Amino acid sequence: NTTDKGKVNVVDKPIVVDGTEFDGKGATFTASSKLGDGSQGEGQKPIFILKNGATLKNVTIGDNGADGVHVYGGATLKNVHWKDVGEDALTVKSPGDLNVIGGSAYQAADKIFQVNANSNIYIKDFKADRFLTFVRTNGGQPITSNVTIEGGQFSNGKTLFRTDSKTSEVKFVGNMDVQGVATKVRYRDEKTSF
Ligand code: DGU
Ligand code: CA
Ligand code: CA
Ligand code: CA
Ligand code: CA
Repeated sequence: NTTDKGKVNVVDKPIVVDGTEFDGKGATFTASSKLGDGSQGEGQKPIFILKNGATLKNVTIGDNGADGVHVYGGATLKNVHWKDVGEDALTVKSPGDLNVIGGSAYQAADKIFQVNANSNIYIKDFKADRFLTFVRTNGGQPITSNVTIEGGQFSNGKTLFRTDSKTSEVKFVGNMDVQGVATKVRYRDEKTSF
């Protein structure tokens, strides 16, 4: 039996994956109220903490998303889905490379990917629906992040990439399917709309 689809795990302490691989086999992981309520309140805890190149795959984050996934020292996500993003979906907490292959995120009242540290970020074939900002470097901070977004489907959002930093940028590669998204990039002094 290689699938745990339909299984729901209620998480009341962040699951730490340090340098290894965690395969959820399609199971859902949802935050208990001990981690937060999935609102826009800051200071909620994550469901997963990924460290030092860890891999997270075949996981659905359930409808209390709390503070989602925190990444320290880089990580790879494959086929990770957020049913209802909480405060945000994933935060880069310390420098490293982040690769996100496939997966999806729905219902982000604010941001999906929150970038709080220098990083190279590659997001391929991701689907996002109902969000304000798909990728955002931390407000007002001089973060150096190089973001590549390849392919994917983006709908009913406000902005794909936003930074206040002079040393962060995004590249779009391949064919993206974009519907109902107002702004492609918003840099400090320039805004490019669709
Ligand atoms: O500005 O640092 O939104 O990681 C205030 C905070 C804010 C962060 C960020 C996050 O930028 O909390 O969720
Ligand atoms: Ca927020
Ligand atoms: Ca926040
Ligand atoms: Ca939400
Ligand atoms: Ca957050």
